[in-house]
Parts: sequence; structure tokens; C-alpha cells
Amino acid sequence: MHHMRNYLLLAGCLWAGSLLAQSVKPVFPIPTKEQLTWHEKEFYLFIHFGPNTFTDKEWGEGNEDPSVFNPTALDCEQWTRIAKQAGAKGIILTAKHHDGFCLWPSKQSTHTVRESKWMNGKGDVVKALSEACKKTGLDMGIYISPWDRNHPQYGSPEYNDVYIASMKELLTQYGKFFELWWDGANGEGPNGKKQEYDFRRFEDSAFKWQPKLVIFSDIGPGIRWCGNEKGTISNTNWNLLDTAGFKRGHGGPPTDTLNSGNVNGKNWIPAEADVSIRPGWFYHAKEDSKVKSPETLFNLYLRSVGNGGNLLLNVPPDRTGRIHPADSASLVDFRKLRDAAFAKDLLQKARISNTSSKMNITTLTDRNIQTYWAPAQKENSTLLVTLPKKTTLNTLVLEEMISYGQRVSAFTIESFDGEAFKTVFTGTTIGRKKIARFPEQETTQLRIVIQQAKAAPVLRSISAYQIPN
Ligand code: FUL
Repeated sequence: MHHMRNYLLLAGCLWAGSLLAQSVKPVFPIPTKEQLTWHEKEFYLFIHFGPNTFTDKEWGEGNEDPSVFNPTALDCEQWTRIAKQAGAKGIILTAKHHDGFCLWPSKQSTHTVRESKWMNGKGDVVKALSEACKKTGLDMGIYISPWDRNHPQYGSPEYNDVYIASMKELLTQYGKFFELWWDGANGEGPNGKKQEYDFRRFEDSAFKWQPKLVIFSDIGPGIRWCGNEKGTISNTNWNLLDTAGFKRGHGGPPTDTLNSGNVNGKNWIPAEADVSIRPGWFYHAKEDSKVKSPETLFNLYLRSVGNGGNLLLNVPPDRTGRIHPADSASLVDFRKLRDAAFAKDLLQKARISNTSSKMNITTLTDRNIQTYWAPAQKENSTLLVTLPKKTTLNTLVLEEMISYGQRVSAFTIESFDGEAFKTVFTGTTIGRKKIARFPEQETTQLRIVIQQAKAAPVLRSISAYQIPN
């Protein structure tokens, strides 16, 4: 079926004289099916919730009385409702943070919701959220901290079995998760001992229970940390990473490498930008006035999703167990900013042609993510965009067909000012999505020149917008 579609497309493009007489060959490495699905998610929420919410800490020591965990009106459906309104595609929950407290009644621990006063020890936050996600049509992901400051066996080989058994409970009892989050933080346990994590076994076990899981860590295997907790990914962002010789946590790749990837990296491991809507990861009442504004969030969206990665935005519930109104207001307005910015694609009536042919290339503006345009040559392919009338615009969104690999490494956008084409944007990588912003132009023609690519570029979409400043 796919081959057929490609063949037909190929025939169409060949007729236009713009493609080699052979089908598009992938440039390796390429993403897995699960990674491709992950790329399309773009934006989802992170939920940090646990004893820290009640003790006003960021890193609990694991010796807190489990009875401190007592949300008065926990409502996971409120979280999913807000996530949906914000246009988030899923929620990742800290099922266990560094304090070791389990938000589900784990048999591997005595530091869990079962030992708390909440619902007389009968509650299960993981279950409540997984049910709410199913109801709302959101995907759920899970954060299980390997670092555990409570577990008595931490610092011994037995703890690796404990960790695997906890993972088994989570990965086999609550349905499918889209992402498993492995934090790099690794400090001392209750006995002052450090743990040698058996990540090889952790990984094999996780895939045994959920083969389609996308695993996040400093070195993947599914997704990489973007090297900071500010929510920003480098303008140059390769979905590729070399992991040989690196470890998770200390011993991970340098943060600037994580932020931009490796141009010739051997593995497809795209970047995820994790950031909190507040200064801390957990809720603190004193930060109610420090919630990031919708404009700040929009800016982070441009610098993460707009640089080809995904945005994981933390929104920590308060002591009632609900998302605070300050956070939900900001989230909903962030959605409105995105909707307004990308409501009107100014290229919908434009003609796009390769300078060497006069054919109108419709595959770039058809909003079909399966169709693409691929010129024959590797370098200096030029697309000429002719607008039906003089148009004011300041943003161009470009997308590569990443199922064939990431290729483009240098491009420019030029705008016709009535006399000549002037360069308004100089870019490097495109990847899954590049949101290129430039000073407002009033123009009838644009030119997109792909100067450099690893192989002939394969683009799936181009659109343009006038985003209010
Ligand atoms: C860090 C942790 O130490 C923080 O507490 C938080 O969970 C953040 C997302 O990752 O490494």
C-alpha cells in the first residue's frame, strides 16, 4: 500500500521533472514507528506530585511520614480536562520520585499511598489517572525514579530486582504507557550507599512488558534529554545521537551535545524539552505568583517544538490534588496563543514550484502528512512560493519527511521586496518541524533555498503565518 502510494507520487514528481528515476531511499538512522508517533505528539504535560507537595520540598529524603500525603480533593479528571483544553496530547506522572514514595500501592515498598491517610490507604493515583486519561483520550506516560531514598535495599544488587518488580507492577496493571521516563539523578540511599543500576536488565524488562514503549533518558534508547530544564532546544537539532561510551546521569553526553544532537549520530534519539510552569517541579504555594505566562510558554513552544523536538511541560497539582487556577489559566491562554498564531496558513492559495519546473507542487500544502516533495539534487534546491496577492507574514513552518531520515543542514528563506529577493532567515536543520520567525514582510513571493543536505531533501509540508507580536 505504502509502496504503491510512493510509486504514484514518484510518477507525479517524475513528470514534473524533479525527482531521480528511483524511489526515495532512507538516510539512516531513521525513527521507529513508535518514535514517529511520539514526534507527532509535540506537547504533553508532566505531573510532579507526592509527599513533596505537602512538605514543601523538591527532593524528599524518603524518611517523611507517609501520612503527610493527603490530598483533600484529588481529581485526576480535572488534570485531564485541563490537559485537553491546553491541547496537550498526554500526561506523564511521577509514579515514584526520589523519596521513593509510590503513588500506587506497590508490594515492593512500605512507603506508598497504602500507608497514607488518603482514602484510608485505599487510593491509587496511577489507576485514577490512567482511567481519566482513557476517558479523555489522552496518552499516559510514567516516571519511575531509579534513585530511591527510602528503600532499605537501595545500594545493594537486590534493589535492581526491587526496581524491576515495581516497573512490572506499573507496566502490567494500568494499560499501555507511551513513554517511560528515567531521571538521571542518582544520589545516596537511606544507608548512605549509592546504587549501581542494571539498566540493561531494566530496559529488557520494560520492553518485555511493553514492547512499544518509548524510553526517555540521557541516552534514550527512545528519546533523549535536551540537556537543560529550561524547555529550549538548539536551533540546530539533529534527531541523532551517539551513545557509545556514555551512561545515564553522571557520564552522560555533554549537555550541549544533548541540546543539538550529533550530525552523524548513529542512533535516532530525538530531544524532549522538560520544563516546569513554575520555578519548582513540585507545588509550592509561595510560587503561585511565579507561574509562567502564556507568552513565555508560547516562546518555549517555539524553541522546543519549533526546533523539531517535543515539549514536556510540568504542571504540579496543589495540596488539594487539583491543578491551581493560576496554572490552568496560563495553560488555556497558551493554547489560545497557539491557535491564533497558526489559525490561518497563508500558503493555502499559493503556487509553489521548483525553479527548474513550472509545475505547481501541491504535496507541500495539502496537509497530508503522508505526501512529500523530493527534488533530485542534494544541494541548492529552490522552491519558489508565489502568493495570490501581497501578503504580510513573519513565520514559515517547514517539515521534513523524517520517516526517510533527517537530511537538511542549511537553508535560507528569502522574501521579494519588489525589486529583489532578500534573505530574511538563515537556518540549519529542519527535522520534524522548524518554525522560522523573521521580521514582518509584505511580499508576493518567497524563496526557500536548501543549500546543504545529507542527501536530496524530502519535505512534507510548508506553511506561512503572520503571528501577532
Ligand atoms: C530532575 C529531578 O531531580 C527533579 O526533581 C525533577 O524530577 C526533574 C524532572 O528531573 O532530574
